[in-house]
Amino acid sequence: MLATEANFDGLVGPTHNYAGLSFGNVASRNNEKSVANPKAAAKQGLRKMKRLADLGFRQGVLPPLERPSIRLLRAVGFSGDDASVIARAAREAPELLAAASSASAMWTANAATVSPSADTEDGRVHFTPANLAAKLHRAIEHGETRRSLGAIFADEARFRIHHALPGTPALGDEGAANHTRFAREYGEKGVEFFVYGRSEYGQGSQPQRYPARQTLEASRAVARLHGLSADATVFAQQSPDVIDAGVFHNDVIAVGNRTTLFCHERAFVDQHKVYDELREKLGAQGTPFHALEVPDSEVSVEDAVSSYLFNSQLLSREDGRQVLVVPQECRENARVAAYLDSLGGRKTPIDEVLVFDLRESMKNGGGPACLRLRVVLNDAERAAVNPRVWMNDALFTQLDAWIDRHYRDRLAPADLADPKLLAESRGALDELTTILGLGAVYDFQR
Ligand code: SUG
Repeated sequence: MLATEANFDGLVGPTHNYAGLSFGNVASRNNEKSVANPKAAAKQGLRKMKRLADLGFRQGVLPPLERPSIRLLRAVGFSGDDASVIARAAREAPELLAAASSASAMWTANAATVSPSADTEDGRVHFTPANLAAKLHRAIEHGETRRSLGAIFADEARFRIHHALPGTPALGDEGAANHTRFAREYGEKGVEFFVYGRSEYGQGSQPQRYPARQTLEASRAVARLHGLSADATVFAQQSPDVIDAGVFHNDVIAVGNRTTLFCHERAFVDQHKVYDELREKLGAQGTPFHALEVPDSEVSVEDAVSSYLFNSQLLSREDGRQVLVVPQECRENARVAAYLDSLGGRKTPIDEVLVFDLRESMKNGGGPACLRLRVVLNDAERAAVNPRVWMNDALFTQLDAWIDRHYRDRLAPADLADPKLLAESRGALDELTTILGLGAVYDFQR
């Protein structure tokens, strides 16, 4: 059956702000306390979705979560009516209010790990929402994420949505940001590539400066839940040095699509062994494998982290040509721009480069690839997806006007104390559930 890859981008929520919540994510820390523009952020993301849909790529939308999370604030002891909960949190624990207010669900590469039906034992598409246990503001996402996924991939005969792994350091899971799938054609069985930062129980090196968010144990657990076979999975450790240089997810240093892995030469421990294992397992399926490796001498890890060259989307057009979707920061870094310009003259699997302004998300460490969750779907599965979430002219126009109606163009850290923000955000999300046909997915609607 014909299958294609769909990209589901997270719609940026109305509380998008810069709170410096992610130690180890250089951009998040560098922009702490600067003033955000939620309206611009949402529009930048929406324009990416629209342009990719216009180019013929399958593009879906995932909704934001309810923020601020009154549920979190009550769980940590703030009580009274919602306005009092926010006022007390703002006074006594502004860091908890910031965690409760983050729009971090926009980075849907961290929403879940997804395995296509061609790879799984029971022939269903499997989703495991990521527990995101490494950061409080993200660890509160998975329950709500699971509900949104359930409203979009509702057909249980075709889609299996697991619960997140237990949220504890030994099983830290960051979802698809540390997962790539290779296959000749999307609909054929492929090899799933899991990248972890450390092992809880095994040997091996660890970063010294910044946390490794993903464990080998979590990656293996997800592969087991999804019913993936050993001959079709590869587990690789991310180089601890690059985590210490700010590569907090593998998708900051590598991206894969079909038979291509595009990565930096310092991405993995024992990098050539990793290529060999991928080549061997794909070879057994009759699938070629091509690693396009960028040397340090051309683009340093620091350049990769500041430009997000590898946080690109590598997409196949219908004719098989591959497009690399990069943020405009790649054009502003002279070495990265020179590398991209040189692609035309070399024989590489990248045929075209598309540049996007995603400045608002980038300032929190979220590039094009962070904003999307890939879901490979065959015709029947695609037909079973909630049809209202597919990007097209009508949905673009509706969402663009919806953003204009509900979003602020300025949000400073102090504004998180404003009780009106909760009402505004709920009003926006309430309307969104109608636009996207999601039903009552939010706590405040139940
Ligand atoms: O988890 N930033 C996110 C960025 C996630 C990027 N995702 C991928 N690489 N796939 C994170 O660090 C910053 C929020 C703040 O500081 O306000 C934040 O959560």
